[in-house]
Amino acid sequence: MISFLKNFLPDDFDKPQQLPILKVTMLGPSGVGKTSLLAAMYDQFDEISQDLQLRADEDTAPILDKRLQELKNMVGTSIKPGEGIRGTAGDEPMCYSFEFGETGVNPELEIQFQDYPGGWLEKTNQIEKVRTLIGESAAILIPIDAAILMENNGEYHEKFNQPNKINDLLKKVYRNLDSPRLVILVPVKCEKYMQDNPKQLFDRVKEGYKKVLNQLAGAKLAPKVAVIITPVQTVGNIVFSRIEKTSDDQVIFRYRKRGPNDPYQPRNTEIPLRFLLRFLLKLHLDKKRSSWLDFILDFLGQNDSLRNAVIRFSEERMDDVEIVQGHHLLKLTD
Ligand SMILES: Nc1nc2c(ncn2[C@@H]2O[C@H](COP(=O)(O)OP(=O)(O)OP(=O)(O)O)[C@@H](O)[C@H]2O)c(=O)[nH]1
Ligand SMILES: [Mg+2]
Repeated sequence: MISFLKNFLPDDFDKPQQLPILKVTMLGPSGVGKTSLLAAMYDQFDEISQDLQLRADEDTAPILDKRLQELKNMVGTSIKPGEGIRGTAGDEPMCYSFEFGETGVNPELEIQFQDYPGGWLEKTNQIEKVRTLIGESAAILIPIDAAILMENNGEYHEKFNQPNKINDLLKKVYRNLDSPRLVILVPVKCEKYMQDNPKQLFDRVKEGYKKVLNQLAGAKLAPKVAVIITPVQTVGNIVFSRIEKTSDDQVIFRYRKRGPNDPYQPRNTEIPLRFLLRFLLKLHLDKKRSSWLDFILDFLGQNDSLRNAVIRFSEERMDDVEIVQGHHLLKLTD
C-alpha cells in the first residue's frame, strides 16, 4: 500500500500536475517479446484512436522507437529462444511511461509499463523485485512466444515460455488480493497460427497455461481476477518457417516474410489497451473501490468527455479475443 501511495506524492515539482499512475507489468522470460510488444502497442495507438492519445515521455520514446525499428527490419531474421537480440538489461526494471488522455488537451493519467530483463525470473535475488512489480500493478501482460508454444507439439514451451514459473509467481503475489486485477495472455510471433487456425492457438494457450488458469479460477481469485487471451501480431507478414538445431544443440526458430513485397503490418496491437481501459471503466462504474484505485479512477469521474471517449474506445467490437474469466469485471453493458 505504501508503495502505491508514494506515487501520488508530488516529489517531482517540475511537472505542473502530478497525474495518477496506473502500473502494468510485462511478465515473461527473456526473449518472449515483452519489449517488442510494448513498442508495437505504442506505435500503433495513434493509428487506431482519434480521440485518445498515448504519449511516451521523453526517456521512453527513443528506446521504444529503436526497438520498433528493429521490428520493422526483421525480415529474414532468425530467432534463438531465450535471448532477446539485445535483451533488456540493468539492475532496475525499465519503466516505460506514457501520458494518456484526450487528443489535444492535457493528459489525465500516467500509465507505467514495467519491463524487466526476463533473465530475472532465473535469479532468486531479482525475483523479489518482479513480485513487487506485479503486486503494484493493476494489470499484467504475459507475452507468449506462439511458435514455441505451437511447434513440435510444444516441446520447447516449458523451457522457454516458463508457464510454471509464472504460475509460482502468481501463487505468491495474488495471495489475499485486496483489489481486482486484469491478466492478459498475449501470444506474439503468432502470424502463422492466426492465419491457419486461430481456434487451435487459443486452445493451445489454455492447455499450455492450464495451471495458471486453474489457479486464477479458484474460488478466492475468480471474483477478483479477469483473464483474457488476445493474440497480437507485432510485425505481421512474418511467419514461422522452421526450427534449426546448431552443432552445440541450441535451437533456432527461423521466420520468413510471407511475400517479397509484404509490408510491416501489425494487427490487434491496441486490444490489450482497450481491455485495460474497459477494466478501469467498469471498476469506476461499479464504484468498486479500494484506496489506491480511488486515485486512479478519479480521472474518469471528473471528465465526461474523456470518459465517453474511453467508453467508445474500449467498447469497440473486437475479434480475436477470448474472455476466459471475469466477465463481471469487463462487461460495460447488459
Ligand atoms: N518473428 C517475430 N519475432 C519477434 C516478434 N516480437 C519480437 N520478436 C523477436 O523476439 C526477440 C525477443 O524480443 P524482445 O522484445 O527483446 O523480448 P524480451 O521479452 O523483451 O526479452 P528480454 O528483454 O531479454 O527479457 C527479438 O529478437 C525480437 O526481434 C514477432 O512478433 N515476430
Ligand atoms: Mg526486453
